[in-house]
Amino acid sequence: MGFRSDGSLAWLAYLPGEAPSATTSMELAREELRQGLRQLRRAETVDVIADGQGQAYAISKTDTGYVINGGEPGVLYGAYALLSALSRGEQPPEGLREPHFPLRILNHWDNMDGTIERGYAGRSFFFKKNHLSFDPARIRQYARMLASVGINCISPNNVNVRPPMDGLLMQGNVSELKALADILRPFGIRLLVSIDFSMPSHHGLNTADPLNEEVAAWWARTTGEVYCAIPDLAGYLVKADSEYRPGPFTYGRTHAQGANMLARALKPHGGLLFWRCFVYNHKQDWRDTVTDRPKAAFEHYSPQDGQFDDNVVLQIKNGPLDFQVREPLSPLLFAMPRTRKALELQLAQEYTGQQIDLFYHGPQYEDIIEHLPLGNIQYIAAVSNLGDDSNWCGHDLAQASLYAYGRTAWEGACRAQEFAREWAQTTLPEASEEVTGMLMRSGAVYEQYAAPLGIGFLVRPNSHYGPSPEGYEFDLWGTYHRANQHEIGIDRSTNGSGYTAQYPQPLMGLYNNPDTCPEKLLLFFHRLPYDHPMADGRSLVQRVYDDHFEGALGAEDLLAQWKQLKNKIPEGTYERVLSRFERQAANAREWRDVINTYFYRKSGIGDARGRLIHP
Ligand code: GCV
Repeated sequence: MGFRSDGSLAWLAYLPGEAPSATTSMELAREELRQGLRQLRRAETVDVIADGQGQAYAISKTDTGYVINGGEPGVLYGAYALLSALSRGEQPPEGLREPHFPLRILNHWDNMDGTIERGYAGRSFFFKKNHLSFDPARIRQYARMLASVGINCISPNNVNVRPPMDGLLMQGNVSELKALADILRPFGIRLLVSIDFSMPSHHGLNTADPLNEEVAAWWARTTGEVYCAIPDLAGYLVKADSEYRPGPFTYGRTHAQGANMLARALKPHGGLLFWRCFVYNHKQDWRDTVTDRPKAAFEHYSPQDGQFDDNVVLQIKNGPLDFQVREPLSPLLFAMPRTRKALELQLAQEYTGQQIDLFYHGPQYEDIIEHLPLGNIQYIAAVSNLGDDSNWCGHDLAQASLYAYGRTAWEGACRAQEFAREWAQTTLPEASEEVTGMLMRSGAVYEQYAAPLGIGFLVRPNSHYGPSPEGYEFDLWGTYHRANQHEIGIDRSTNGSGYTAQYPQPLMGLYNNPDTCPEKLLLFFHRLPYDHPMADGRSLVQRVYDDHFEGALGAEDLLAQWKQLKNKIPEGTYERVLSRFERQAANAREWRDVINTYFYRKSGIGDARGRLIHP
């Protein structure tokens, strides 16, 4: 196989470095198979038979090899599944395989100047100098990587649409968007575009009021022009009335009114409108102890169930706060049975170590999907962790999370260990067992030092890397823990903010009572004294100390284990990852000392085991 120590082949070492250029998925599937089988030195014949449209495929055995039946782009998924299995020394999957979610979306947060919001892997490979500007060969490599795990839709531009990005749908840029869509199409990938709700008021009109007929006509015309160039555009993605983004509130309209107006412009073309539900008061006064940010989305949207058109999809973050290390599922994911919904995950490691610290998202996704009312969710999206670094993700091992996301979105289930192993076997085959183990414990290690018992936002303001336990305490964003010398946390039970009442039973009952609340979420849901007894008899503060000492040791262990793999990992990969583990170990020590000292100073309670806590 053709390993490259710059990480650019990711998990596709069974393919040559250049992704083929083709006009159909069928052509592409045949070419990838031809090259892949040759590189794997396999003598089998693989026939590809196109029978219809669609994403499904079936692989069956023949006397001389295999046959793949499927549609466009199903056969391509079949080709990658077959090659991947052969490269791991396994039998290709047999029988009909179809994706659980019809759209498996990757949302990029790339800005037009080439920076990436919350990007930890270099600059954008879509935008440069305020233009859509890309290297077609790099885009094909990217598209192949995504298609190989079944991702079939991408939004290239940030949901925070700021000028000049608000002109992305305008003539001039549309021809560039079309060029991008044309490259992605044979890989089965469709474009989605993030739009600015106020666009008409920057381009010819003096309002963007959704009930104004000229505004609706403006959107219908603009959308029609875009569909002329890109007939398979998946639709639009909108962040409205959130964190300074414009939206229907400016005009005294509801989100259903705003979303439906856009959805009607898309409807004749078969497009979908993805409307994000990340709406809360981002100017909360910390003295206000009544407003509770996690309640916001449910309070706002659930009364509007039944009011959204059928091509509107409400896109909901997995948790009610904002991609913290540990959150309960958003109660909105259980609600609004008459509205289409998408689950939004974050791959970009904004709060989970920024692709410096190792945090494999597989176990988190497994936990989320296992508890998700799947019948109530129709689509899935994740915020990308990719950039123009040669290894795509900055941290080579962060590729495993992208891999797991694609597999999860296809299967509608996450088997974190299996996906980690598949990734490691194809990417770092000589160390696959050890690397799988490291990936699988990485999240628990990070959580131990960075998110004690479910408290979020202990991070440094703005950058969100490293500890700052009061960084957000007196700020505007509604992310408080309100620690004093007696207790810490927010009471979100029915005796407190009442947030728990947004859940159906039995979850509501489970979360409402500190005795039944999962310990990992204890301080998310409850305000408790430092000497609160945990299930195993330790006090709450002792548990926090123990977790931080253990977490810092866990980070040291990851570093030590990596060093032992030196001879099993390509040199470039080894060195890149080594320097990240060194930074992680230092970061974990900082978290340990800052958080332990913080709890010690607040509570006045020492460590029962006499370890060093700086006074
Ligand atoms: C794109 C968090 C991030 C922001 C991001 C926002 C969102 O607040 O810090 O960078 O903005 O989520 O999801 O819209």
